[in-house]
Amino acid sequence: MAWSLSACTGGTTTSQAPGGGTAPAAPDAHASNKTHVPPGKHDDYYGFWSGGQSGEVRILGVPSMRELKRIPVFNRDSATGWGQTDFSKALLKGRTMGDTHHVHLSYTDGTYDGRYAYVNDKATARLARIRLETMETDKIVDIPNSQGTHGIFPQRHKTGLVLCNSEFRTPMPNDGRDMDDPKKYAAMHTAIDGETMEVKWQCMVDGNLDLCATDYTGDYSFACCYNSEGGVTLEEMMGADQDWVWCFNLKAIQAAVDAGKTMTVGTSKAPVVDARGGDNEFVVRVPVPKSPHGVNISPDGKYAVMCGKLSPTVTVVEISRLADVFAGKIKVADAVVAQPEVGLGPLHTAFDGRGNAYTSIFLDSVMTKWNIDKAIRAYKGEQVDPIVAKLDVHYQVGHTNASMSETKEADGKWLVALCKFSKDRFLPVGLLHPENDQLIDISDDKLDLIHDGPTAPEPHDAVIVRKDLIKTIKVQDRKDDRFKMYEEWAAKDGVKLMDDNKVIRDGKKVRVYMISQAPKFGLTEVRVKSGDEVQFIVTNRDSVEDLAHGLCVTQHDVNFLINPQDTQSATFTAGEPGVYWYYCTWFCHAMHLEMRGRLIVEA
Ligand code: CUK
Ligand code: CUA
Repeated sequence: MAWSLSACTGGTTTSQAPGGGTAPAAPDAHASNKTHVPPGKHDDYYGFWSGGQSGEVRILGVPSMRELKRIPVFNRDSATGWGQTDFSKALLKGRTMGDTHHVHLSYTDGTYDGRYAYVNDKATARLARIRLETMETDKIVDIPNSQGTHGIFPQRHKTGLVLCNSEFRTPMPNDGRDMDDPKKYAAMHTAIDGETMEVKWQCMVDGNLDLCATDYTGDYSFACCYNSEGGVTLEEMMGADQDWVWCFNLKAIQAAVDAGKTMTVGTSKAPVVDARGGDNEFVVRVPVPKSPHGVNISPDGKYAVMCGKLSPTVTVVEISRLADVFAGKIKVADAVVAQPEVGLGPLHTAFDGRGNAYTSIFLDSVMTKWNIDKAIRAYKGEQVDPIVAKLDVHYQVGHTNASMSETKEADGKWLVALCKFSKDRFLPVGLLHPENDQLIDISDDKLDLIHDGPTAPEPHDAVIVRKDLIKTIKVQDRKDDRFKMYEEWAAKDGVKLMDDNKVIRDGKKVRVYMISQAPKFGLTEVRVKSGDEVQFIVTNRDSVEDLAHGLCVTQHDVNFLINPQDTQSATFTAGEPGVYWYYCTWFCHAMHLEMRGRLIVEA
């Protein structure tokens, strides 16, 4: 098949020449009413958006599409001091960027349990966790023997493992051996404990691993392989007409780990199960045309749906057949029960809980709604068209998701199309345009485009979560592990964090324990020597919801947020002799401007 793969030339259903294109009519007044959440009213859903190469996670209200929060994860954030506070620095280990693609929440019994969100970093092979009660990052783990950690998915029967895919194959270990022999490269499907965030095991395969999904029972996980060729150039990676989806048998892998039938690779101590050369007891490869990308599981837990990317088809695997595949009773290809044609460049699929699937079609710039049952009947030879409807989106849609789509409680109300290009849809803002997260009403038979949501580059994925499943706290409960760290420091220095203002000198190190309480810092003067290593450890004694303070030390590149009942700290080197004001950066009180003090740096 020949068509242009370029994002900007490939559309077939929508005119999209920047400036000269015919943008479809604006949504009508009736439609936009549906997204209108009146002043003072809340949205029905939280949307968790990955922030792509911004390295962060964003929270939107759905359906208003109002951005509510940005959670710094792998990035440096000036407002909160993430990447500068001692705790975040320890998590980030000096790195300042990340590339988040997939954010998923922890599950119990097939739906969200409101405890954690997990997000990948493709840039440095890491998995981060956000504690949902505080909506703050609390753990980051490095994934060994991995590059390009891309698809991740938590198990859905309980808060168990989080499965993480290496998209890039590398030598194993990657220590200078086999560099010019790509045939020996391999990739890891890594299991991380969602509670402890420890690497439990890795399963090594010889093809690449793109998107990831888990079933609803804890038996299997899935990973699309778009480069079964093992190529290292674009042409090589596109060679084969057929690639596959990996289906990992998690119980068989766990049994091998328990029995010690494992190896280690490189300096990592994580047990590695060698599943290269699959099909074997650990993994089978169900054929999928061609360079498949997304894999999604239907909310009834029955089907895995793989998007062809370079094939206009999606491939449907009936998960209950995998037991017979692993037992050698049926051929791997017999796990496939449908393969409807959905359009050029299918990438990802969402579900409405009523038996319909919605696949994002990148090259065509459309969303295709299709019926799973009809697709299965058509595959058996019945004359039935599984395509229900198509909707033009603007433009080049990547990910898509629907309200509660990744749970057994998929409710089929809202669909988002995360479009990679907005072209002429918004006021021009220079060379780089915003992307366009379009909101679509799927509550009845037609697909109703009702809102354009410009977003900063570049969200890859989003999940839409019923608001009653998320319960945040109003003031810090000091339950996170990081409080142990502050308490240990304070105990050594004989300081009570909530009560004391004290400067401890320890050679060239100066620890400044300080309270904040609107509109005052506990110390209005701190004396240090030029070149001292100064650590400010600030505890916010205010216990009123949202009464935050910030500590900025002028001319020293230091600023961080301290939420009510929280402690935060940062360490820096005192500069040239002189007076440097430190001040509060969050508007906390009528006398907020007066909430400041002097760092007096002596020669
Ligand atoms: S990938 Cu970005 S459009 Cu990372 Cu989920 Cu498909
Ligand atoms: Cu404290 Cu402003």
